[in-house]
Amino acid sequence: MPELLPAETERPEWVHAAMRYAALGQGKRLRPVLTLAVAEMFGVPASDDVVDLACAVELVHACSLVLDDLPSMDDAALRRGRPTVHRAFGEDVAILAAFALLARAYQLVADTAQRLGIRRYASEDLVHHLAEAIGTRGLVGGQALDLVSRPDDTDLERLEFVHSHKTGALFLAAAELGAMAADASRRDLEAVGRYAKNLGLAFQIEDDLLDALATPEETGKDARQDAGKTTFVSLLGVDGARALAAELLAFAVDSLAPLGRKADALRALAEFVGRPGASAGR
Ligand code: GRG
Repeated sequence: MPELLPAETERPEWVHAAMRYAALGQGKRLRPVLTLAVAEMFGVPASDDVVDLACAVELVHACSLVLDDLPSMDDAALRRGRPTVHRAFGEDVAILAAFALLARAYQLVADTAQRLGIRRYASEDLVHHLAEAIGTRGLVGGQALDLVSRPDDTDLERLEFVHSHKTGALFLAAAELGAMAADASRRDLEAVGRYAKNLGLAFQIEDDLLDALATPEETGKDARQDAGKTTFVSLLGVDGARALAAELLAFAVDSLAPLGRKADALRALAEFVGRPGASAGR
């Protein structure tokens, strides 16, 4: 991924430095792994083009973390074990870097989709699916509702809406892009989509559990960032949240039944997400 971003020596050096800081820090890279695993499952190994597509998904994720951490949002000090982008570079630069990461992601998807020579889907389809995941029917929508959530909200359906958009939508796009890159059938695209949505929501619940139970040394980010918000842990308790995550992971794995043994890597990924503390592994 380093070579996909402008060099820190190119003008505006400080924005490029912030983009690289945001995107190249320690992270689990779960979303691009999902893109690569899905493409491989449908017979397309990790060529440079597929890796570029997976990196585009990671750039969107990095952008979302920069924005999420801003003082007007979560006002976070620590991310991936070091100061957040606005703490390190200033808020103005953080916002510009976030937009530039997003623009680079779209550019990579458009360029890659052209080169992959996909038959069933047009390049615009890939760009469209990514945009759907980012806008008000995806990350932006989930974030908007999350920002106005109050600690006394007790509506589980609303909480699921928030997180299936804020977190699940990018997991969905990651899987869809991998499937489209490999020319998967519409039926297979839907099957991996169902898997990815459930995996994403389960991952978010694990993230809530970590926020409540783990230390900044373990997670690399501020602890109790969700205090004052409704979370799966505040609504269901630790055991209830764990049970719901396990149920969602079982749904995710069930969705893979039509794909048989070739989906074993995705089953292993679901098992990884369900391991206590796995979402802390940086
Ligand atoms: C325009 C892209 C865009 C977003 C605007 C700010 C926003 C709307 C959405 C925030 C989405 C967000 C940050 C959701 C949290 C998801 C989550 C569980 C993040 C932690 O992911 P990990 O654990 O992080 O995979 P690492 O650091 O390992 O990559």
